[in-house]
Amino acid sequence: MEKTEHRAYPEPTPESLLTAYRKMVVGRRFDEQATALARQGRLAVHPSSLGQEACQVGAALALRATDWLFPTYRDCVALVSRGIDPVEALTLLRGDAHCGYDPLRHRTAPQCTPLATHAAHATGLAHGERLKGADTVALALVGDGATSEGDFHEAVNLAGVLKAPVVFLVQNNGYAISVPLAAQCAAPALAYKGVGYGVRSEQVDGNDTAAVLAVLTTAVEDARAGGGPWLVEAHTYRMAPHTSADDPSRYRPATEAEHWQGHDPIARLEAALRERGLLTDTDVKATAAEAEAYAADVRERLATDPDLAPSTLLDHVFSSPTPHLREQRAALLAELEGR
Ligand SMILES: Cc1ncc(C[n+]2csc(CCOP(=O)(O)OP(=O)(O)O)c2C)c(N)n1
Ligand SMILES: [Mg+2]
Repeated sequence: MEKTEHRAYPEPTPESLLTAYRKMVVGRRFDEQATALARQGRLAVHPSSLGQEACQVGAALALRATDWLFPTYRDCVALVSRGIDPVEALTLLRGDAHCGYDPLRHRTAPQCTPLATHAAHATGLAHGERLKGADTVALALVGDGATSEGDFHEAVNLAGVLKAPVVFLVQNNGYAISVPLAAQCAAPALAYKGVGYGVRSEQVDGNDTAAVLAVLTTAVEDARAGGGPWLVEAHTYRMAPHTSADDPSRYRPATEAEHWQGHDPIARLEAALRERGLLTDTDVKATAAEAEAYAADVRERLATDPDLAPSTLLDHVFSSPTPHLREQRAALLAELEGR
């Protein structure tokens, strides 16, 4: 067996930790606002990122603007941290379009709801970009439950074979809806799934922002330099319900969430920054005010319904519509005319 290589991960700079702090505070406030909008019926549903901000902001910050992010429904905070307009990020949940932002402009795939299907897309894109001579890296966000899907295994296996520049960030938040990790996987750690496919694998405390940034930055830059794919398992916790339509008190004890409150990634980062003299009360207040203004803008812009043309329903499914889609579109237009 090859000897395990011990890497020294670079300590993130004070500037990158402060940027992460600001994005995490703004991201959490945005996420809370989205949950409130779901309760008010302005969004159909909201799968909250609460408690997973270190992973989501870490993923966004580890990537260059030219890299690609492959998010799931859980990852709104990663989207806004990457600079996507928050209203565009919520368009899917509003039921207005499958994807409210321009994936090509933001180098961010549409949020994926079928578990792990996007992992294969990330491997394919990463490999394709390398064939074209680009130094692009793809990062796929995957849930713990999604690592039991066949698509996940095919994506990681192929990435290993092709040495594709792709990073799989498994946000192990302990649950797949109501199913705890122990009830769906017997592996000692999800990172072993990468080891089995010859993919460099690592585990990290997903609520420790500095650790997440250090590991993800190393993984992304190593993949870019030709080191092959990485699988990073981040141990975190879904502090909120699965979605705004779920009641977690039916399947997990309140004491568990209370325990994780003590490991809140934002509180931990704030305490560490204060201890190092990098953050003052004034900075904390200013960041909170920035987050409030951000949420107020989202609220205001989501208060009215856009005037949507139903005829656009089938746009952007394929770059050139298939004959079947053209037929469906014609039938839809005929029906709309007959109204
Ligand atoms: C292929 C597929 N099977 C089932 C579902 C239904 N489903 C939606 S979310 C979910 C749980 C996913 O858990 P996990 O991967 O841990 O992600 P998390 O929601 O915790 O972020 C399931 C089973 C789905 N979306 N896609
Ligand atoms: Mg999960």
